[in-house]
Amino acid sequence: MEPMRFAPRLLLFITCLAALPAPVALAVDGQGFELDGDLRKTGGGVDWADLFDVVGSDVPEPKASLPDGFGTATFVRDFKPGASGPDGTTFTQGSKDTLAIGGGWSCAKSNNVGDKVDVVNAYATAFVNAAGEVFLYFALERFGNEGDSNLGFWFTRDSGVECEVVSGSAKKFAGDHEDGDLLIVAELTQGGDVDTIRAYRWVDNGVNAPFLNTTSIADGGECDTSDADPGTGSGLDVCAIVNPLTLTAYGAGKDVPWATEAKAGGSLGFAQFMEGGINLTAAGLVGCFTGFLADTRQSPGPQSDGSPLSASLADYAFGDFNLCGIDVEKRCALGTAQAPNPMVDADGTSLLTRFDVTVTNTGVAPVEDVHIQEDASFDAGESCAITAIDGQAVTAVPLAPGTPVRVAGSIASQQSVVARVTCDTLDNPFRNAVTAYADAAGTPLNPASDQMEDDELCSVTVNPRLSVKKACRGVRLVDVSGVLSVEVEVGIEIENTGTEKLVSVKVTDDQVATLQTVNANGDPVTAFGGSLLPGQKAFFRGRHVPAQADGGATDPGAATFSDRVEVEGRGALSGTWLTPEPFATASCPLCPSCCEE
Ligand SMILES: [Ca+2]
Ligand SMILES: [Ca+2]
Ligand SMILES: [Ca+2]
Ligand SMILES: [Ca+2]
Repeated sequence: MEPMRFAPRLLLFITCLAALPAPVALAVDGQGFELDGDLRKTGGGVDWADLFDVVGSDVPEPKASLPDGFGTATFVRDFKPGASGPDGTTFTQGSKDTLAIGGGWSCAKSNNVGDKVDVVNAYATAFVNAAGEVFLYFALERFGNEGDSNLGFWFTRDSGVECEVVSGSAKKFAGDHEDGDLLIVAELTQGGDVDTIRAYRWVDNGVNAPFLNTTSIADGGECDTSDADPGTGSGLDVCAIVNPLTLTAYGAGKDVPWATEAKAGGSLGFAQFMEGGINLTAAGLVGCFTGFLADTRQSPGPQSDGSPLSASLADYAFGDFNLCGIDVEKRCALGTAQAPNPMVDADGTSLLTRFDVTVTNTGVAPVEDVHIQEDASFDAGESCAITAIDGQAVTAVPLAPGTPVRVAGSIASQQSVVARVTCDTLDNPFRNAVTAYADAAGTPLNPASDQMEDDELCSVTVNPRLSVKKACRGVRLVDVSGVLSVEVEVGIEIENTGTEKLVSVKVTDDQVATLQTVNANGDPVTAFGGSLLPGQKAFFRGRHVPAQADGGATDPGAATFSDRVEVEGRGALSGTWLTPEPFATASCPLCPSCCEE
């Protein structure tokens, strides 16, 4: 390492240390990913073996949970285990990096790919550091290591890129380059060292015919092998390194964790493995790649500087590589602070259900302009609204079905935004769905949707409740058609003691034909409409002229007159009838005070 080169930066670092808490930008090989010429963790960082699950000789799968900061990983196998061929993903002559994919690239099946250009496995991952810089790491294994070589890595944006020939003749690639596609080409010397590594940008500016800008956007060389120390790097924004020693293959305890193939007895000899990285942020190219293609060249190109850009391409391995993405999850809000959820609305006829909608940036690039859309279809009177963002209450923002509403300006890699959505609906439980939208690098991402599962729903048990009281209001003598008779007056009070509105409420008295609706003071009011909100009361008065006293009693001191009131009604929310029907009986003595001694 050249000490003078770092002196100004070190000085600046020391000068600004107190004022600059943010991490200082480091080289691509100073990030803690081990660009050290092997596959396993051998220092303090993360290496390829930490990113993939390996089961027997299956193609390795990215781990469900990648190490901190790693947003995506892809592994492409480009050989048939135990067979010498064929390879259905090789370029046919004439395919070049400088040509458009559509119309310029074609693929064919090859039974005999040349050893040094035969890609065996290729893999890539993406990482974002604490300062938000995005890095791509890439690697390939090849069958042989003879002579000088050029190894290339395309990161493409068009999700439609593909080509494979299972049988028959060559065919054209589907898909094409988009502006900002990235090509990294490493030139290895005959001795296997990384001579140069350069990154190039595909340009589609809408003015010129799309082209590969052959002026590189980043230049580098060999990575610093002391990379296990996350603070040490070569200072390069793009670098690569080959394996200096034979990597034994394959399986647990071997240098190569997964199935590989190599000329030298199944182990990867010197320079049959190469790994590299690029600081995408420094290159100004953070965007939403969807594909990763590792390729090889038959010979360096004819350009005087030895640039391999016009060389014919040989073998390739292509896989999905989604640098940007979002996920969305909707479920009932949990926790005792939310209990009960749902709760019955004050109107007693609908439920307020609180949901948490979590939008997560699953990629490594920031996502922007994040919206969520309510996918339920509402009945009249039903609605949902955003009532809080990340736990902070907000003025309710209505969520009209099918209309995206913004919930965040941006979400950093691997971070989430939680929107609290409160819905006022008639359903118990209310099951609905959500779709989330976001942009990355100015381009819309594929939306993410979530339909609620059974265990993400919440419901509440609602039963109608009503209390009824009845009291004697008096007994008096009246003239009924010239006959002296006893008239009994009773008062009735009913109260909705449940949490839901009661409808179809009907009060009947077995002695009183028509009950008079009154207020709490006993003054007549408009006739009862048959419904009661939670906590609401209704009062009635009624008079009747009994034909005889209870039990046919004739002693005035013992004579009482009873009547019974019954109430029927139904819960507006539950639809359940009051059962058994609440009732009360009043027993009015003929002379309540006459007989007290
Ligand atoms: Ca490594
Ligand atoms: Ca290592
Ligand atoms: Ca291939
Ligand atoms: Ca191959």
